[in-house]
Formats: sequence, structure tokens, C-alpha cells
Amino acid sequence: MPTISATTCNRDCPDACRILATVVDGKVTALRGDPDHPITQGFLCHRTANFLARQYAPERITTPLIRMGHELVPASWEQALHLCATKMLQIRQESGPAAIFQYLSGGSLGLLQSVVNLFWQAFGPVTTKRGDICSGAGDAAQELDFGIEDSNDIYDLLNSRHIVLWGKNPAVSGPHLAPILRQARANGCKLTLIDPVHHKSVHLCDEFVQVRPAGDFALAMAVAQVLFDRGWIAAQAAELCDNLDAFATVARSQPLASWCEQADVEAAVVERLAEHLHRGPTAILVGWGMGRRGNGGAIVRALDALCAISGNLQCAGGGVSFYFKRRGAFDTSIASQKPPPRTVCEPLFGQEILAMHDPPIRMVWVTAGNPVAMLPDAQANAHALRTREFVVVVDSFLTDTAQLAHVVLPTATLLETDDMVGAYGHHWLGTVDAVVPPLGQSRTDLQIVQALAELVGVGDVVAGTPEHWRQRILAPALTQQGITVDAIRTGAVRNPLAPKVLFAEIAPQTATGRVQLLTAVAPQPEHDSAYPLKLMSLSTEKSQSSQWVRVPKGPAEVTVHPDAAGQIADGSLALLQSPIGELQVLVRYDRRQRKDVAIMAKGGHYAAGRCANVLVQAKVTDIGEGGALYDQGVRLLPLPVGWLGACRSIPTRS
Ligand SMILES: Nc1nc2c(c(=O)[nH]1)N[C@H]1C(S)=C(S)[C@@H](COP(=O)(O)OP(=O)(O)OC[C@H]3O[C@@H](n4cnc5c(=O)[nH]c(N)nc54)[C@H](O)[C@@H]3O)O[C@H]1N2
Ligand SMILES: Nc1nc2c(c(=O)[nH]1)N[C@H]1C(S)=C(S)[C@@H](COP(=O)(O)OP(=O)(O)OC[C@H]3O[C@@H](n4cnc5c(=O)[nH]c(N)nc54)[C@H](O)[C@@H]3O)O[C@H]1N2
Ligand SMILES: [Mo]
Repeated sequence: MPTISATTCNRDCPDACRILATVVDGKVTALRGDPDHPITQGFLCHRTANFLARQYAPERITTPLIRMGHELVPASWEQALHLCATKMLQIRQESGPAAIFQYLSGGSLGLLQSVVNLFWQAFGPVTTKRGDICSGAGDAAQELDFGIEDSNDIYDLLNSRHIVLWGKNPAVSGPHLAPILRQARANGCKLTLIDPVHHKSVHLCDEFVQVRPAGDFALAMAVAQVLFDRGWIAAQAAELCDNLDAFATVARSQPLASWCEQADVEAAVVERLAEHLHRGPTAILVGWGMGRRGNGGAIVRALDALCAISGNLQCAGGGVSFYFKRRGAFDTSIASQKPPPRTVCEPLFGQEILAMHDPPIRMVWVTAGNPVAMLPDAQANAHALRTREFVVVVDSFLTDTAQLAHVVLPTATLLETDDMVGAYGHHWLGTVDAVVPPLGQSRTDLQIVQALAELVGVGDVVAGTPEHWRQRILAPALTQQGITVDAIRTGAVRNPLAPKVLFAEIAPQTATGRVQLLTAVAPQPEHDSAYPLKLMSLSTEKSQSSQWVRVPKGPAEVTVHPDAAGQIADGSLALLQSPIGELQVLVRYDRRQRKDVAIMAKGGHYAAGRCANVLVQAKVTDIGEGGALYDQGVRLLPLPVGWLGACRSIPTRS
């Protein structure tokens, strides 16, 4: 008899969907979106609707693996964990816990990952990561400007007269925003997309502004100049903001035409944007991708400023949304008691591991991440792991990173684990409830650290059922309001602590209680004419980062404007080169794209010769230690006869 069980998607996505799983004889046979969930609205994205292809993929690892020479061979949990514990104790004793680097990424955004962190603190504290490859620059920008990073309620968009998708592609990367945008549009709201890339979300919008990559700072300054010149600064701006005069000086530091030229946007477009902001309420939805640039923090700060000075920050239908405070309903302080002895900057993963000494990093433990494929300078990342004494990867697939491990521990998938999530694209809370037990010998991340903790003498610290930990991390303010884990499990609960119109209800949480406007011009992005195309390695519907529904074969596709392709014909193979690497690619023409970009999917596998990060240099953003991923210059060349580069780049451990 089929049964239907509900859970919440724990993947790194703004939507955190409520999933209904059909289970027959202990096997999941179908997944669909919960029709009663206010955000999921009865549908799932392509990645998760097709997740069963991964759940039951023949490539899934379901037993621990231990390295024997070139091979990773199946082993028992006892053997694998004993080996890990022995190495950990030995390295800690000989070199101190700082010689162990624990790297946790976003494979699961379940909040019980904080128990994994708690384990490593109790055992160490060990070296951990700092910065954030995904959103470091934008996070830092909003923290600087507002002292808090959160958004108005998602349905407040229905109060907007104008919505700007600024560097954002919800149709692909968070599709549950689309119905709300359509509803707003049906009510008469105008939508503008500002993005260098022509993508699916163009169709959600009334106007598309195809800005120069990283030209957004200049565009925002042009708009600000018009606001100042027309006297369209909100009456409350002087009271709300610090540095208003200094900001005006920045906006007026160049003629309008010069800002427009830098942004590659016409003055009429700038005027229209200024007018929309002035008429209000205008909501600016800031994409996560735009900040992944050398001037990414300055760009987000510029958008914050536009919102604040035009009077859109405190009104319904306004706001400048970068992130929803997904941990806002939870108390994750359990894992913030002991600071790490040192940290590795996430975007500089390979370089920093290789450079660290006193003590060197001897061991790396990876949970829910694939740093070889997903962090810039893939070769350096692979080299850094290949040269460590002991590498453990907890994953359910033999990723590019797991290929370099000494021990691979098979973990449960999102359908096999108990956890809890908030979302970074709305304020609803969700429980993750195993709909089937872990496949084969797989174990949840919690079970894995609990077993290991017993072996290394800190079992007490992390003991407890998932239910215990879920109760433990629910914020006391929620439990005081009678909101329990069960309530979240059985009905859609919106975080009651999240204001509906953020800055109508609270003041900016900065030292002065006022918005901090930026006071300096962002430096122009570097341009190397030898590498004239900016590599935009962007989210695709077909994968969640490096987790593909079906792993594609053959060379990666690269989309360019025909004029950017030189002599290379549409549909032919070519070499895509940056100063640090090259890939064989299949060229696709698209006349709708700018002539200065090359677009490919993020998440391509290194071993398959499809990894964009083979080309991307490891550089941090201006603030927040994000990765300047999309600043990368590349060029397209005809493919040399007999080219074997992709074969050379397959990672191995000798
Ligand atoms: N299908 C799918 N969904 C995903 C993911 C996935 O891999 N696949 N990944 C998930 C993750 S990890 C995240 S962080 C989120 C968000 O994932 P992201 O891919 O960051 O999502 P967006 O912010 O929608 O898209 C980034 C947009 O920024 C634009 N952009 C880049 N540079 C500039 C610029 O200089 N100026 C402007 N104006 N725009 C620019 C890109 O063209 C792109 O359209 O989505 C999640 N959702
Ligand atoms: N060139 C380029 N690089 C990028 C980006 C880009 O746009 N361009 N995007 C960046 C962004 S936004 C992000 S967030 C990062 C993402 O980088 P990662 O977080 O490293 O991304 P994934 O490829 O999703 O790797 C997650 C791994 O976790 C595993 N996993 C899934 N669930 C669980 C679980 O419950 N437990 C454990 N232990 N493992 C699990 C998956 O099988 C997968 O191998 O990549 C960044 N890298
Ligand atoms: Mo991300």
C-alpha cells in the first residue's frame, strides 16, 4: 500500500519546499510539492522533482570506503571510524587540533549540522572555514549598512508598484518566487530585470536592462545622481541615514554620461529606474550572484543606499532583500562557544591549506561539500587535498573531492534524515523527517559524528536523538509562544519573530541606529584584454551545484554571442582558456547575449573535464571574503588537433 509522508527539502536553495513523498514497500516512488504549503504551492523544481534519480542512482555509495593504494575499497563502519579516530587522536597529540581542518558546506542546510560543528569544537577546537563563497560580499554589505540581514515578508511584494530583480534568476535558482511575481504583475506591478545575461527570468519582467558585468555600481550611482538632481530624496532620509552628503558626493563624482558608459546603460533607463524608486513602493530583490565579484560588496551597498534614500526602506512593498534570516527562529549558539584556533578563507581553500604551517594542515574532514569542483582554482584545491596526510569525506557520492579521500563515509540523503530548516528565500519553517531509512549502510551526519565522538571521548557532548536536538535549537522565544517541533511538522509555521515590513518595525541595528551609506567609489573591475570574455558560470535547472539529476557527459557547453566566438562556428568544439587553465567546450551561439560574456553551468565535474573552477582564479571580494567568481576573464580559441587537456586534469591520489 502506498503511503504519503511529508518532509522539507534541505538543499541549498532559497525555497525550502515541503515535499510529499509516496512510499511503497520501503521505497520512495514519487515526489511532489505540498499543495497546502504557502510557498511550495504544489510544485517542485526540476532538481528535486527528479531527485529519485540520485536517491537510487547505481553510483550512490552505501558502504564506507577506505583507501588501499589507488583504490577506495568497501569497509565496515567499525574499521572506517576506528581509522578516523586513530588518525584524529594521533594528529591532535602530535600537532594540536589546529592541524585538522573541518570543512562544512551547503549540501544540507539542516540546522542539525551545528551538532557536527559542536563535535569538532569539543574534540578541538579545530581549524574551520571563514568567509562565504556563496554570499560573503552581500552578507557583509547588508550587515555594514543595516546591522542586520533580513527581508520583508515575501508576500509583501504584493504591495509593490515596482519590483527590480537585480542580478537574479528566480526562474532557475528559486522558482517558487515566480508565482508571487506573476501575481504582483497581474495586480499591475511593473518588474525590471537588471542582469548581464539574458535568461529565463526575462519572461517574468516588463523591462530587461542588460548591464555590463560589474557595471551595477555605476548604474546605481547614475540612478542616485538623478534622485539627488530631481530632489527625489525622501524627507526622512536625513534622519534615517548617516553619510547622506558624502554619498551624494560619490554619486555626483562623475557626470551621468560617464556612469552610464561604465554601466553600458542608456540615460533613459536610468531616469526610469529613478522615477520608479521615487514613485514607490519599489522592492529591490538583490540576487546572490551579483556579489560574486571584486566590487560585489560595493554593488550591494549601492543598492541598499538607493532603497534608503528614495524612501523605500521602511514602507510596505519596498525593501532591499538579499537574504531571509533563515536561522532567525533557532538558537544555533550551541556551536559558538569555542572559537577556532585559526581559519581557512573559503574562496582561497587550496592556496591557504597549502600555505599553512605551525602546524601544517595534516587532515581535512569534509561534510556536505565538494570543494574540488565548487571552489575556485580547482587544481589548487585538488592538489591541497592530494598532499594531505589524511582526508575524510562524508557524502553519498564519489565526488571529485571524495575521489581524493582516504576514507569516504556514506551519508543519508534528504529523504532519509531528520532535521529542521529555515529558508533564505522566505520566513516559513520546516521539519525534515526521514520518509525512508538510510539506504544500505548509510548513516546520517548526526549518527556519524555521534559514533566518532564515542571513540574519541566526547560522546556526551553530542549525544541525543534528532528530536532532542531539534527541541534544543528551537529559539526560546518560539517555545514561549507555544511553537513546538510538532507544530512545525504538522502545519506551515511562519517564523513569528520575523517582521512583515522589516524596517517599519525595527530600526537599523547599526551602532548609530541609522543606515550606513557608502562613502567611496568602488574601484573599477580589472580588465585583461587578452581574456576579453567574463566567465559567467551560473546555476542551471539540471543541477544543484555539482549534484546533477543526470551527470552530463562530453564537453561542457559555453554560450556566447556569435561576435564573441571569433572564427569558431556554432556547435563546434573549442578551447576555453583563462590564465590558470583550459577546458574543451562545445560552443553555442546566442544573439541575445552580450558580447563580453561566456556563459556556462556551474557545478560541472572536474573528472569529466567540465568544471568551470579549473578556469576561475581564487580571489576574494572587496568585503566579506566571498569569491570573485564571475570576474574571471577567459578567451575562446580553436581546438588544437589532438588536445588532451581534459584527460590530464583528472584528479588522482597516488
Ligand atoms: N537550479 C538550481 N537552483 C539553485 C542552485 C543551483 O545550482 N541550481 N544553487 C543554489 C544556490 S547555492 C544559491 S546561492 C541560490 C542562488 O543562486 P544564484 O545562481 O546565485 O542565483 P541568482 O542570484 O538567481 O542568479 C545569479 C544572477 O546574477 C547575475 N549576475 C552575475 N554577475 C552580475 C553582475 O555583475 N550584475 C548583475 N546585475 N547581475 C549579475 C547572473 O547573470 C545570474 O543571473 O540558488 C540556489 N538554487
Ligand atoms: N564557478 C562557480 N563556482 C561556484 C558557484 C558558481 O556560481 N560558479 N556557486 C557557488 C555557490 S553559490 C555555492 S553555495 C557553492 C556550493 O558548493 P558545495 O556546497 O560544495 O556544493 P555541492 O556541489 O552541492 O556539494 C554538496 C555535496 O554535499 C553532498 N550532500 C548532500 N546532502 C548531504 C548531507 O546531508 N550530508 C552530507 N555530508 N553531504 C551531503 C552532495 O552529495 C554534494 O556532493 O559553490 C560555489 N561555487
Ligand atoms: Mo550558494
